[in-house]
Amino acid sequence: MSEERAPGLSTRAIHVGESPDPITGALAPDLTMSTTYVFPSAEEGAAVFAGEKEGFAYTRYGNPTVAILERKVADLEGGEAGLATASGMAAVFAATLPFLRTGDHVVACDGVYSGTYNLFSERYPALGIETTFVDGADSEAFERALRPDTRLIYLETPGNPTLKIIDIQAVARIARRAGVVVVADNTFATPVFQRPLDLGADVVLHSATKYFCGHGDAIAGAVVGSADFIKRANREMIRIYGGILSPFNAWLIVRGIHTLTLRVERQARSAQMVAAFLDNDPRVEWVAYPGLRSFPQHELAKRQMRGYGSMVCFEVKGGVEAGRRMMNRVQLCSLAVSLGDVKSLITHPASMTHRLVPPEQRLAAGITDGLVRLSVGCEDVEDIVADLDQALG
Ligand code: LCS
Repeated sequence: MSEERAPGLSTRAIHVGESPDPITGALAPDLTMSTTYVFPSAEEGAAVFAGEKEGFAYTRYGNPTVAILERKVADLEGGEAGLATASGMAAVFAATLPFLRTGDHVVACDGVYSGTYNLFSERYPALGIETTFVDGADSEAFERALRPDTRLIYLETPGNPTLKIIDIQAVARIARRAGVVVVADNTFATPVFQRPLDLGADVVLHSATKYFCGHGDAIAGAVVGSADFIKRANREMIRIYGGILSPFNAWLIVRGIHTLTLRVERQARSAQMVAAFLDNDPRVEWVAYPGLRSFPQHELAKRQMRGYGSMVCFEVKGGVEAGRRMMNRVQLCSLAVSLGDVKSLITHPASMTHRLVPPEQRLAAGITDGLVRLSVGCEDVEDIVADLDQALG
């Protein structure tokens, strides 16, 4: 045998957490829908409850199919343990609330997903937790916003929808000096292109609804961090608040992850071509894609990421109205929110996903009213480009 060599990411995405069923030999993971589990004896039941013995007791506490997903995502992100949640928003909540108490302060980047913005700007203040939003492109802005009561720095990079890139290493250094934890939403990049824990983040989270699922048929979330943190988050956020992932959705996400690298690499290659097409088209005012040399943070993206992802933002000449006309004319692309699907999805953040972010906050974060967001799918890239070309009129 050759020297021990760590298997690559595609191999791990397919195999980690799985093994053939010891009784039937079934190769595909089992879907266990059972809510409860029979103990061989009262003593063993007590030992499982006391945490002295590995085992399942009740699906809100843990489930074999959900556990496959948790092990897989933890491995892909390079963390000790993973936690599956009912949605990406439940993951944002589960990754942050265990660190926070009334009177605490958070520093978050601007230009985050609107649900996340609403959690930090509305719900947490109602619990006495205050958040300062800073320009994520300026690492030192995080340091300037720190206060003695700051407990957590929250990052989303690339950001939704502006694709703003945050220098995770630089921010993690600032956080470490101040004794503050860093939580990063890695939904847009996926672990194929970026691993925040390797760059110094403490906890990473996902809307698994997006690239992990890949097929637009399951809402889910995932959190990865140290074994201690995940144990605590499981106890507080899952056992007590109850936001568990259905085993069926976990099974769908596991199936999606098997083809994660294939899909995202193809999507990123296509996105680079779509971005180049839009960039050279006189009907387009501007294009933002981290893989374009004209992208303001292209060099940082190149250093921090192994690929630039498949989200492209642009504005059609003629502003909001021209953008609307274009979105109404697409035929192959679907006019729909969400992202990371095998199908190309086009959307208008200012009136759809980010409608509830106040207009002045939207503009400050770079979400202009004319911004069109495209999630490049797995179709033949020539067909995606031809559709955009006809839709531009
Ligand atoms: N984090 C990011 C970066 C997201 O884009 C989303 C959803 C979430 C968290 C929340 O995940 P969910 O609960 O939906 O699984 N983003 C959406 C979007 O841009 N359009 O529709 C949903």
